[in-house]
Amino acid sequence: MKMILRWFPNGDDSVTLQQIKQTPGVTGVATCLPQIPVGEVWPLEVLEALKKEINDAGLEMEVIESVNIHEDIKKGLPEREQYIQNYIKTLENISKVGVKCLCYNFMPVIDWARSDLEHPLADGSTAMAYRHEEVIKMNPATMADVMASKAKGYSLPGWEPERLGAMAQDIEFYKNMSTETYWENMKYFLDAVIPYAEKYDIKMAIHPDDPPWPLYDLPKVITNIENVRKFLSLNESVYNGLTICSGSLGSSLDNDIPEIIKEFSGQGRVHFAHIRNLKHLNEKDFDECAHLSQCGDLDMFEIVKAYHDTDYTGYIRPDHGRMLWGEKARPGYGLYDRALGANYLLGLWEAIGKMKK
Ligand code: DNO
Repeated sequence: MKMILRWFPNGDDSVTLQQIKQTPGVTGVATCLPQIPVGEVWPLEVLEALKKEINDAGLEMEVIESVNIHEDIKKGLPEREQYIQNYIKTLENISKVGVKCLCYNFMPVIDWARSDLEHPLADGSTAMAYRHEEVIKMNPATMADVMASKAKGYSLPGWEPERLGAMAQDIEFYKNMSTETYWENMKYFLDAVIPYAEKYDIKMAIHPDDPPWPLYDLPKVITNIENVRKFLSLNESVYNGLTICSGSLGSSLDNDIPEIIKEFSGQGRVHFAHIRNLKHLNEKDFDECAHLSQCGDLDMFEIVKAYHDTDYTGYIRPDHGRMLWGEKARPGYGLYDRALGANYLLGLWEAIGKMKK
């Protein structure tokens, strides 16, 4: 297992590589190039410069999160052929700079959704929160405005400006598409790309839908254990794998996260773990919270143990943290709470390992 932290380049992060390097046990970063428009090839020279910057700080760049998938691939339009070729070229380029794992998602139109990015918690810290009725009442464009206004000037992953322009039309488009067709478009993408992931030795790790239930009549696919089984069966290669995000899947109280980890990590199909906790107010409303088990609904000991018991050798990163100690950072991606999370998870990992001896 390798513990990493997410980091955004080009001055688009309040957290420095040096701070990440000083976080005990963290050996690398998951990073991205948000300035490259979705669908375009990631240039090798830009990747080489990024790798040098990260390696010079004493950290590894083995994980990319994310190379986003152009909407025309998800829609199954003829233009997908060119975008798939570009994706494959990007795979080749990221392999040349030593990337081993690629996190991506196949969510239509919007990546993740929250009603508030600065929800005050009882201890005076703030966290991201989701209130289902509020999200349903907002249209996605309003949600984008609300999110942008609270992003403190940082880009929000998955809410890239070029996506926002076409949002309303895209939502209309999907109203006429069955979920089965959406699955077929996903299989088409996987069958085209996975042979190259094998060739370039890059483990593809799909991120679950967040939240894992339908919004604005959009198809949702990576939502529960049955659908994850279906996804993995679309293409049986071990390179067609998962990012298990405890918070995204854990937003649904029906999902048993340790069981999900045991099944798929046991099959060697999990390549990346996003670990965070959340506290439900009811079935579909929740606040994000500190990683510690006692702060939320998820049992972090059982989650880490499920990875340990299945001899997990992939990457782990603490996911969204709260904003605390006066920090000003991209919502979910400050330093303090994620550093606490990383060391809590590393502590569990060490204890579970030693108890087995
Ligand atoms: C949000 C993240 C997502 C994630 C993508 C992966 O904070 O968890 O934006 O990176 O869904 O493609």
